[in-house]
Amino acid sequence: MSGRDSYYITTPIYYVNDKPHIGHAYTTMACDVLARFKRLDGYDVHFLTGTDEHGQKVEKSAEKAGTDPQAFTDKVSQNFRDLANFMNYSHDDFIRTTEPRHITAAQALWTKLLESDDIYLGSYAGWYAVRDEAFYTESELEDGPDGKKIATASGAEVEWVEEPSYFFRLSKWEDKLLEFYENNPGFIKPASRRNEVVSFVKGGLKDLSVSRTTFNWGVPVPGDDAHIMYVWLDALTNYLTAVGYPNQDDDQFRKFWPADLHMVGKDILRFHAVYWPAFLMAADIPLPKRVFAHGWWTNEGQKISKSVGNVIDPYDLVERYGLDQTRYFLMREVPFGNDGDFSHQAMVNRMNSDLANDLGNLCQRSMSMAFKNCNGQIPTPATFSDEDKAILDQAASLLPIVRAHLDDQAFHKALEAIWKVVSDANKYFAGQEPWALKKTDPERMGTILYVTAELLRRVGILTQPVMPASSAKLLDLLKVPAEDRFFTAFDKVLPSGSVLDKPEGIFPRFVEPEGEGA
Ligand code: ME8
Repeated sequence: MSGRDSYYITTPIYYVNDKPHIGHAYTTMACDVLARFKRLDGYDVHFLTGTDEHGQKVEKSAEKAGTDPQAFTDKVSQNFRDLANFMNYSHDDFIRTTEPRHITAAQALWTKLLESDDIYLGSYAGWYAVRDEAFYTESELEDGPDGKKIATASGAEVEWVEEPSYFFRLSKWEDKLLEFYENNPGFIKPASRRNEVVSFVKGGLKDLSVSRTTFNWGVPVPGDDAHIMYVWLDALTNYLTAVGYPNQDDDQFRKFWPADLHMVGKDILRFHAVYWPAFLMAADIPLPKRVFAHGWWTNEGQKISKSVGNVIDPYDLVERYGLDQTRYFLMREVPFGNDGDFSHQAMVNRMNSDLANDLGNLCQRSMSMAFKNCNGQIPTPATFSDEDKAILDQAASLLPIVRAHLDDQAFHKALEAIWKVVSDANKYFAGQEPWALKKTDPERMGTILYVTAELLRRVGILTQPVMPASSAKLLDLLKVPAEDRFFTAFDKVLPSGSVLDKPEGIFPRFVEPEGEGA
């Protein structure tokens, strides 16, 4: 085992009832950016994603597809794995809840909860929404458009369920949860979501039904074959499975548990911030350090839904705009935590303005000038002027700023800070007019081009987590060796004299195809 600090980050495990869409891509992307950042910052990272394969919703989807659930989940889970590779995610593990390692872990957690008297047998009579795989009380429902009852929060249709069921003594953990939130203000982020959770818990917690008997697609309850585990108890356990649970002496467990961050969408915060910590407390397992609930994407102002036919396919986005452009847009456009609207125009603006113009042009102009006028090498600087020093210092101060923003999951602020330097670097470059010095003062021209290249080096190092391939091209252009792309090398300066290749554009402009309006 290495002595490096560890960082364990997880995505939700996605239901295999459907094709992956932009929302799934978004959550995993945010985790990928953090995982990459932490690796560059010297951490030993464990980045987990995967698929949630049990439950009534998946069983029904398999039925609809005319396949047995296992064959169905094998196929759909593979779609999520393919997407993760296509999006260049750097996950260390992809977990499936149908794997034997997970079934062992889920049953071990169950047994532990039974032994601690946190689970008892009773019977459930109440409302259930298959789409949310969630139980609802009467007060959480309203009448839907066709007279059927729906859950107010999600709009999912509910059905009346009456069956024998095991219960988890959630009510017992109410005070302990409130005390935990109080003592750990950073546990639920953003703060507005934390307040929602605290008021929900203060409103009183009922014991939670944690087993079902009316269908079979799930983890069998140990010692009682008539029951299968409630899919959320099964699913949440994946975060433990992946680090070796039930073996708490496992190296992975000791190194990575408790998780640093469970990233989730706001729809599933209650499961992660109320049920999950209660299960863990009951099982005497340390609690994760943070649950971050991000916002919801809409498409050109409309809720994304299959029935409306406006589901955004991540493959289409990447094909149209490019992978790193899509990654940049999604991380930059919307304050992380808020809801966001996807629009073609907003995407094109970011792509052309921030990437092609601000960063791309600066890079292309300055490096072409160095290639042509400085013997095809990174120039050797003479004495730095005050302007040179000011902009160099500004770029040098970026790392702790970006680190602090990312530790708050404020991706947009981290990118804003980097682009402030890009924008000031453009002003510097335009103000210094190196092109006018070619004949009159080539030494000064070389210094300006060197300073610009050094600014680009800092920017390129910091954009790696968001735009891995484009940043690699940028750093290749500057001849920064692979080992100097980690943050430990952030304060090394760019060596002069490296022989340059003819610069190729890194960030293409989006041009509207003929006949298509913006
Ligand atoms: O809830 N905007 O799985 P799921 C942003 N299996 N994010 C979105 C989104 C949108 N429009 N739509 C989906 C489950 N997401 C459970 C999780 S974890 C132990 C079990 C993202 O397939 C967002 O992260 O319904 C949301 O929380 C998740 O997909 C729900 O995925």
